[in-house]
Amino acid sequence: MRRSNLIGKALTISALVSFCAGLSSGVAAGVAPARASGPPVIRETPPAPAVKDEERLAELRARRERVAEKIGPSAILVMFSAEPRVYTNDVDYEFRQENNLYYLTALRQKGATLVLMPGNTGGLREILFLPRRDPSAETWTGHMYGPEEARQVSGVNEIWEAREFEPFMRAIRTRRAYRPQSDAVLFSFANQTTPPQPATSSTQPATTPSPSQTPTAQSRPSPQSQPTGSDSLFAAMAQNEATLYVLLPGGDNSREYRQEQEFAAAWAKAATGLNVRTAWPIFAEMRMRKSPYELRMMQHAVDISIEGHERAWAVASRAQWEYEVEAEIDYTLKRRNADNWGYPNIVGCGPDATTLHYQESQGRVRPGDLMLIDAGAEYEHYSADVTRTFPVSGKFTPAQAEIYNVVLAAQDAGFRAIRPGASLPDVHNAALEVIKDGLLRLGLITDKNTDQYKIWFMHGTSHYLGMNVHDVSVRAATLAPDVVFTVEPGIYIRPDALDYLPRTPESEKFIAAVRPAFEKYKGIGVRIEDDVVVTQDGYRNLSGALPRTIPDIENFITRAQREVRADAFPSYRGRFDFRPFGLHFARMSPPFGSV
Ligand SMILES: [Mn+2]
Repeated sequence: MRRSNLIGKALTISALVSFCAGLSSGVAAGVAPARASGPPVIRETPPAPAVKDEERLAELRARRERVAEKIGPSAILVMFSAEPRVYTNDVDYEFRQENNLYYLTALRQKGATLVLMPGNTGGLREILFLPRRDPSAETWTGHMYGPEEARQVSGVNEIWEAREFEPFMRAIRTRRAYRPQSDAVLFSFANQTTPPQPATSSTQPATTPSPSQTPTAQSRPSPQSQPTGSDSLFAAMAQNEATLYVLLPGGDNSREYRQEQEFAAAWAKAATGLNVRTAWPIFAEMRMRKSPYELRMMQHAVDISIEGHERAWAVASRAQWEYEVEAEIDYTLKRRNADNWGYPNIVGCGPDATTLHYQESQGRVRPGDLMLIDAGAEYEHYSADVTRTFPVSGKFTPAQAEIYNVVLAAQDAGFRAIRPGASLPDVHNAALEVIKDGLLRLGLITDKNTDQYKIWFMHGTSHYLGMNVHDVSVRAATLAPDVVFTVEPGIYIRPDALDYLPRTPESEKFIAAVRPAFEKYKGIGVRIEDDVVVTQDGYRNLSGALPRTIPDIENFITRAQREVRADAFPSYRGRFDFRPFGLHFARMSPPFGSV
């Protein structure tokens, strides 16, 4: 006690000293106070969006109602939680909920299953199957939702114990109304019309392991009196016109949706009158258009990412190794309470920047090189996806600037193509025209009307963005207000690019023609990526606060380097850098697709 008091006092004093010295509380220990000349250079993440519970629940309810409307009264939708994934032996990866279940419930726990039956009368239109709390398990792996808590998080008012799911589905199969064991009904909509029950501390972990003491069944009327109301579903089944919706993303072998595929396959074997269909397109269409609520979450994910990028730029000139720079991203994401990254950070210096998904961060940071950082925070299941390329020293060389400005102009052209009714191919083609013009002008291609450009620009310009970094979409979608996507052209002068061309007379001629330019730009990789939302008459750039033009980047780095205290990033001369087998995978050819 005494000791902690002392520590407390010491902390208070040091906090006071820090305050007197003018240290901003929101700025990391490594970053010096703002100079008298102006506000801090590195942009602090604004506070997380404050959302009222009613607003959040209304959003979830509206989503569930929309899904219910789309599947109709003669259908049932079954959605499973993500399965835990093994990291190694008895250790799992951090749990991440299945996106669509999260989209409808905001529940972050394994083992929960949601069933929607829009045709049901009597209130059983939504049932959440939830594992019963297990104090001995909670001792090891943490808190499990109690029913009241799950109701407060999700807004679903009918919660049955998870083990009821199988018998429930068996009853549906034979068109029988299912009545769960009364102690398996953890919470019921029927409670809403009864006076509040005495609190059973369902949001606190139980302190006693006795099963009878665990917070479980809220009292409710006898289940026998509960109407099941499935008549319209059963009638449709009798006509072979009912539908069982399951999330099946397409293809037979999804690693992520294995349990859905197995469930659907097992169900499809029997003639039940309930025909299996995929719910995927319903969610894809809904998730493409972001609500104001979702846009606030996405903006926050982008804001955290911007701070991470800016901190990385500020320290890059002091780093010797890429991982030191990457650490600034990870630090910022943790510090701003991001869920995680939306995808592994890409931090590549010099030639490493020409590998699209370079993830090793084991390379040297050289003062004369460009560094490419593609990093996005995930917040409330929404991912940002932001890329910038900047000079480690703070100053672009003329050759670096020439490549950079082609990519920048291509991105601007992509931006100008954004409007409702346009498509992602329109955005890509607008950017591509500028890339091709630039490559021709710089001597890196000899003919605009061929695929030569693909040697230097081998990916698409855009992908949708949301709960997946490469978000769901419907086929041949056109842009509409509230659709969010990336604009990310790039040019990558891979040092070995010409070695892999087929040895035909034509390509020998091409190689000879572009060789001088290739030697000049070799090892330069540039990508610029912003996240935009379509508006009524164009777009809004969610990541526009992060410097993007050469003057803005150079100016920012000069000022941000001064803002970082000299002792904040002591250089380390040890040999943690020695990774004999770690550096070679990045040399493989990049995949063709989205970045
Ligand atoms: Mn991207």
